[in-house]
Amino acid sequence: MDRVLVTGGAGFIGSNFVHHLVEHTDATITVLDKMTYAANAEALAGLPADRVRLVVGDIADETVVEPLVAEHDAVVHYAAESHNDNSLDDPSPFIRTNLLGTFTLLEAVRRAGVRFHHVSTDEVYGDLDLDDPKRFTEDTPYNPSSPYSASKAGSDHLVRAWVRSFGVRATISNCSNNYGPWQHVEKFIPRQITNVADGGRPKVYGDGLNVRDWIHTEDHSSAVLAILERGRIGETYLIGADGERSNLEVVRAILRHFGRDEDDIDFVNDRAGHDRRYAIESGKLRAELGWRPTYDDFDAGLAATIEWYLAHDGWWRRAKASTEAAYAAKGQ
Ligand code: NAD
Ligand code: TDX
Repeated sequence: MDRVLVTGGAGFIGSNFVHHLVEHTDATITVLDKMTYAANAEALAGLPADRVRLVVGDIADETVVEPLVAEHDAVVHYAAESHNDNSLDDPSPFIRTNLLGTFTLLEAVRRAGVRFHHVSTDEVYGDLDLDDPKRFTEDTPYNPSSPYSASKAGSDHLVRAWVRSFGVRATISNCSNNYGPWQHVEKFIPRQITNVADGGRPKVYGDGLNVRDWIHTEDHSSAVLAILERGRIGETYLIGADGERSNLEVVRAILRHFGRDEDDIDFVNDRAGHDRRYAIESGKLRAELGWRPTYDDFDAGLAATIEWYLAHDGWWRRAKASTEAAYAAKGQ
C-alpha cells in the first residue's frame, strides 16, 4: 500500500493516523477533507511535503472522489460529522456526509478496485446498563440511539453490503471514545479541561453516571494500521483499551489535576436519548492481529492530555467562546 487516501485526515483522529502512517510506513498520503469547523490544518503542520498532501473537498462529491480514489492503493475513511449533540440540533449534515459520503466512496473503490477501511464507532450497538456484565463484541446486534449513531450504523451496513454484493475489499473497525491532542472543545474531555483551565466548572449532563470506554487516539491509530495491513477482508474488528470510567470519575480526575475541589461541578440539562454505557471487548483484534494499547493507564494519558491543552491554548481558544455560547443556549 504505497499510496493511501485518508478521508477526514485533518480531524482529531484522522490527523493522528496521518502522523502514524508517516512514522510507521513508507506510504505517501493524500488527505481528503472538507475542512469543516472540526478540521485543524495545524494538526498536519510539519509533515514532510513529499509524502503528505491535502486536497480540500467533499466525500459526497463524486467529481472529486472518483478520480482521487483511482490514484490510490487504499482508502482509510475517517471523514464524518462526529458530534452527537450537533446531530440532535440538525441531523441533515450527518445524513449527507456519513451516509451519502460513504456511499460515494464505496462506489469509487468498487469501480477502481481499491482496498477500503471504514472507521466507525461502538455507538452503533446502542448502550448497556451500568450493571450489565456483558460488553460489546463483533456479534452484538445494531441498535443506534442518536441521528449520529444511526448514520454511522447505516454507513457500516453500506460497507458490508458492498463487500458481499460487489466483492469490495473492505474492513470495518468500531472504536470506543477517543481522547488526546487536537480534539475539538465541543467534546466532553476537552470541554471540561478548558473550562477548569479558565477557572470555571465542569458541565456534566444528567447524573454524571454515564460510562464511556476511553482509548487514547494513538492506540486507535495503531489498531487501524494493523487492520489495514493484516485484517481479514470483510471482517469487523472492535477497538478498545479497557478504559471504562463514569463521566463523574473523569471530571473529578481533571479537577484533582488542577488542585480544585472534586465537587466543584455544574450538573446541566441531560442529552436527549443519552446512552448510558459503552464497553468494548477487543479480544478478536488482540488475538488475531496481536494488537495491544500502549496507553494502558488512563489517568496518565489524561494528565498528558491536560498538559497538551494547557500548552495549546492559542488553538482551542478560537472555538471556545462560540462553543460555550451554543451550549449555554441549551442549558448545557
Ligand atoms: P472530527 O469531527 O474531529 O473530524 C472529522 C473530519 O472530517 C474533519 O476534519 C472534517 O472537516 C472532515 N469532514 C466532515 N465532513 C466531511 C465531508 N463531507 N467531506 C470531507 N471531509 C469531511 O471527528 P473525529 O472525532 O476525528 O472522528 C473521526 C472518525 O472516527 C469518524 O468517522 C467518527 O465516527 C469515528 N470515531 C470517533 C470516535 C471519537 O471518540 N471521536 C470514536 C470512534 C469512532
Ligand atoms: O459537556 C458535556 N458534558 C457531558 O456530561 C459533554 C460535551 C458531554 N457529556 C457527556 C455525554 C457522554 O456521556 O460525556 C460523555 C461523552 O460525550 P461526547 O464527548 O460528546 O462523546 P460521545 O457522545 O460518547 O461520542 C464520542 O464517542 C463515540 C464521539 O463524539 C463520537 O464521535 C464517537 O463515535
